[in-house]
Parts: sequence; structure tokens; C-alpha cells
Amino acid sequence: MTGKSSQLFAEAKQYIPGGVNSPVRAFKSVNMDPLFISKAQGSKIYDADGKEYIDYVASWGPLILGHARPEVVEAVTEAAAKGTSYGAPTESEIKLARMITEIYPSINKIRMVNSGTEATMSAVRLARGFTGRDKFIKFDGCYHGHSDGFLIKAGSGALTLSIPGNPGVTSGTASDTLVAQYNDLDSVEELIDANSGKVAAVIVEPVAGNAGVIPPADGFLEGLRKITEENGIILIFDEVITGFRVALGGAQELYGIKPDMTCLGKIIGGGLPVGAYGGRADIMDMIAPDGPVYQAGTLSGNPLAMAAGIATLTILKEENPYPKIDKLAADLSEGITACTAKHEGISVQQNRVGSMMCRFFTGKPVVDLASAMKSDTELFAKYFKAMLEEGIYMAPSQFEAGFVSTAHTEDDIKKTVHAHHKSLEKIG
Ligand code: KE4
Repeated sequence: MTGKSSQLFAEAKQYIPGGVNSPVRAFKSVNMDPLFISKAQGSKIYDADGKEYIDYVASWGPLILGHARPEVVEAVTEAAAKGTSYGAPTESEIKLARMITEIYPSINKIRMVNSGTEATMSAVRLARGFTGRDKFIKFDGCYHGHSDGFLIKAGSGALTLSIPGNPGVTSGTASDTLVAQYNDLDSVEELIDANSGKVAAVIVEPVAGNAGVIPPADGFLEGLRKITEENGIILIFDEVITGFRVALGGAQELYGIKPDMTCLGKIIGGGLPVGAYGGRADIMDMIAPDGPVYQAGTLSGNPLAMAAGIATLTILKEENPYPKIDKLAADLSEGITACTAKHEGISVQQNRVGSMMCRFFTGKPVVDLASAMKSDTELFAKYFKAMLEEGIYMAPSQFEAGFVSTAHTEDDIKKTVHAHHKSLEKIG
């Protein structure tokens, strides 16, 4: 089924660990060789054999406008013709920073970096520098990139591959990472009480997108805001996925919560490597060169990446595609639910926030990591393969999110529901 891709995978493994440059791409948990992609356009992606798929991975979130959106390609091409990097400030960095601060009232100042990992790593370092405290709280199953302190009970690939979080992470580092349970405010209170005066930050995915999709329970985010304010703790929203995804102003707009700091990535780079962290000016002003907390990057604010981000955010502001893509995602979700009901013995739980979604193979609602972990990952692996054979390219993991873009059509949704029906027939 994956002719040329399998050949390429064998060759890749001679030079690249696991044959991939990021573990989740290896299709390990779905027991098959990964597809190597040759090109993509709109909602479609094409493998090395030229086979077409409807794409719901969207490069793990960035491509809210679909693949090769002409305005984005043009902006990057134009920027490239003027040179690819200068290692010096450019006007485009001001433009992107201003666009984001105008849309996110909680962000007075923002620093560009090259990945979500850099954004969250820097945000926690800054929170430590600002508060003079060492520890931070994350949530079991949430993923904030691969810097050492976050690889404790991380989500995404670490969860998918059941990789224990600690090899290579020192006990000293690990001891400063405290792990609470998502949607469980008591678990946060307990950690704060047990580490009084020592917690610099709470970092949270305001919609968990790395254990599949788990929405915040009513009152969860409000409770986090209250607890952190009462204890002088910096509340960091990791909106690398949700920023410009669940609303133009991200989850903080959707749920009406004002964090102290926000991490962004994915969509703000339009598919090029960009991350960013920003927040209250009094905190951000502690970052070098004005402040003592150091963070740097050769390619931070790269002009091509800025051009892609500006083009992407400009379209999102002008088109306001959210009602359309949220409706398409809702139609997909409803179609899948209605179709599954016709298949005895197979239960699927669909979690969705806006155009980010996930279908769990389990009979009970998925409201936290524990309930997500009850999913039948073996059945998911069979389903994934069947959907691929039907021409649907999903995230190769039960514990990832799927995304609808502005390039998806009602016809794509109909085809996907039909593919779901055919796949359930195969695996049932
Ligand atoms: P990157 O360093 O991968 O750009 O971003 C890390 C990150 C931070 N925060 C959140 C909420 C994230 O979801 C991510 C990265 N997401 C995963 C997929 N869920 C990236 C895919 C991969 O690792 O290849």
C-alpha cells in the first residue's frame, strides 16, 4: 500500500534516527510504515506514489488555510527573493508582533522564537526569573514541547509511544516539575499548598490537544486563574495549538480568561518554523537585552517565517473563517456519530472545540487523561489504516488532534463520513 514510501523509509533509517525528524511521524503506534509526502494543495496531501488523501493533520495544526494557500506562497517567495535571513531586526517582525498584540489583549509584548518548544521553555524560564521561584506545574498528558522540564508525563508522542518521560532529564530538573491532573483544580491546590512560595508558574493547554482533544471543564480555567492570582503564580496559556485556531484570539478569547503569559506557534508561522511567547510588559521586560533573563535565537523572527505568518493572520482577520470551519467540523462530528450508531459493538466518543477534534475509541465520555487512556488504541490503529486506504489522512495516533481548514469542503466531509462507514465495516 505504501510502495515508494516504504522504500524511502528504509533509506531514511540509514541516516535519520527512526527514519523521521519527529517521532510522531513514524506511524509506530499504528503499526505501519509512514507515508512520505511529495506535495500538498488545499485540503489534499499526496504521498510518494502520488496517491491523494484528504488531510486532517494540517502539519499538526499550522495549516488552518490549507496547503499552499497562494497568498502565503507568494509572500514567502517574495521575501526569499530579498534574502533568507539577516540576523538583524526587520520591519516584518514589528508587523507580526503588532498584529498579535492587537488581537491578544493579554499580550503587551511578544518575542519570536523558532518552535513551540522554545516558546514554552523560554516562558517558564522567564516566569522563574520574574518570581524568583524554581518549580512549575504542568498537567499529566499535556505536551509543551521537548525541553527537559516538560518531559515529565508529557502528552503527544511521549504518550502515544508510552515513552517514560525521564531518560536524559536530570533528577534535579525533574524535581522542579510538578504534575497535576487536567480538569482537577484540587490537584493544583494540593501541589501549591505542598510547595508554598516555590511555584513560579502553572502552564496549561487551555484546550488539551495532546491527549486527543480534551476541553476544559466548566470553571477549570477560571479556577486556575483565581488560584494563580491568589498565590502570585504566573499563569501561562500554551496556545501553540489553540492560538488563532479555536478563535482568532485563541482559547483566552473563547473562554474569556486573561493569562499572564501566552505561548504561540504553528498557525502564526503559516507552516514555517515560528514560535512566540508574550504577556504582561512587566514580565516581558525582564528578557534580555533589557532584562537579566537570557533567551536568544539565530533565526528568530526569520523574514520568510514572518512573511508567512503575516499573510496567514491577515487572511484570518479579513475572512473570519471560524464559523465556516467550525460548522464543517461540526458536520463531520455529527456525521461520524450518526454513522457509528449504525455499527453494533463499536463506540466512538467525539471531542471537538471549533475546528480541532478527535474521535476516541471508547464507550465513555473523555473528560480527562484517565478516560482518554481507556481508548482502544489497537482498534484505533486498524481504523487509521482503513481510513488511509479510503483516502483519509489522519494523525497516526489516538492521542493527537485533527484539524479542519478553510480549504476543506462539504464534499470532503461527506467523503470522510463515508470512509468512516467503510472503515468501521472493515474493522468491526
Ligand atoms: P514544537 O516544538 O513541536 O513546534 O511545539 C511544541 C508544542 C508546544 N505546545 C503544544 C500545545 C504543542 O501541541 C506542541 C507540539 N505539538 C505536537 C503535536 N501535537 C507537534 C508534533 C510533533 O511533535 O511532531
